Amino acid sequence: MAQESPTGQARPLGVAAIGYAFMGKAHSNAWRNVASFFDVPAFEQKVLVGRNAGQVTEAAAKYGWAESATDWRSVIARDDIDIVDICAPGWMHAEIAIAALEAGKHVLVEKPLANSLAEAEAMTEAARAARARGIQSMIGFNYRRVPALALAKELVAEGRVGTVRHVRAAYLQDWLADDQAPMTWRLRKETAGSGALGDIASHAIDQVLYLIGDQVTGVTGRLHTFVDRRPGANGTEDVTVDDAAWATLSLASGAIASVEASRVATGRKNALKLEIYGDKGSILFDLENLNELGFLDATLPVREQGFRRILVNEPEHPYLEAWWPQGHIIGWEHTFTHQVRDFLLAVVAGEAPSPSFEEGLNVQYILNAVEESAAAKSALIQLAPATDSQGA
Ligand code: SOE
Repeated sequence: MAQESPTGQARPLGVAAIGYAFMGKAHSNAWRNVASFFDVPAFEQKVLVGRNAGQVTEAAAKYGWAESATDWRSVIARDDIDIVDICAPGWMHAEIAIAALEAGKHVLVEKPLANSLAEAEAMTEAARAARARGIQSMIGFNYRRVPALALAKELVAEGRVGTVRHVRAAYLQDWLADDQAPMTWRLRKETAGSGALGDIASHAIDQVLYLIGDQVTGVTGRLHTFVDRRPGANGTEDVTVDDAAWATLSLASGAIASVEASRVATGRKNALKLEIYGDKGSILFDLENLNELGFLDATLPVREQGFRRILVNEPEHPYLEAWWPQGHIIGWEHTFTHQVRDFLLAVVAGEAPSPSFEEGLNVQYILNAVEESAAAKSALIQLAPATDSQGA
């Protein structure tokens, strides 16, 4: 479907992406291939924005963007840009998203919504005001678009696990297990906001809320930095964010979720593990095997029970009709394609896409509560070290 241009002529939606590093590459790949697989409104990959002119020019050519630019402000002022996809680090989200929404552009922004609660609240306010003018916004919790997790949500909503009692959510990586791994913007509070907490626990928390459709009513948290100094460009630098985070979440339904996130879990590369336990069944998922879902139906006779492995790769599974024949599995990058597809469809339908900035803000409140609880150490009962059996 084409967009009315300012001159009244129907034209494809103009898209700009800001950021060309890891997330910029993942989103660009999605913009590049979405129309080859899904029926989406006509759009054009107009411009890729980044600070380094040479690198962004090269990236734009490689990733299928018509042009590159170094000044995001001049890009959001353009009449031929309708959608702004923000893939820049968290410290830039609020300023760009608010300016783009105010300029009348639909906005897709990477997670977490922002680095602070105040910024996330301001972004949500801007999104509400823009929505009233028909301008849409969405946060990129891309794992909602893993077909197996979309199926898990359907099963929970259909009552196949019954009343959910507890959920275990763990997001484990090991790229900081080596204590000589260098400093990056992700390890400084002023640029990243927090560490494993905002970067990956945010995904785990969003999944808990998405899968069981519940509200968090209480939070306990703990944060820890195992390696607090790392080599930087000008010598050793302080790491000012957490390497790992733990939380328990009380949910309005009475369920309890445990959340764990680590960047020092040696051997775990990108393991988002989710387990849902209800009174009629259970669900298991691991991102390192993202085409599979484990499901146990506890309504079957006990002698027939056991986790079955569902290969979530049939045309009747969410998103999969558009891809390959059964058994021709998909990967991590497809989640971004599904995200762009859903975003585009919502934009042309004039409907608010999900997850909204409100949903991103909700996660942000929980992240903030984890930090507060961790700082207060309120749930930490200190025990004196035990003496050993020799009485030493
Ligand atoms: C880095 O830890 C990271 O790329 C996150 O920022 C992403 O959101 C996650 O999908 C994979 O890990």
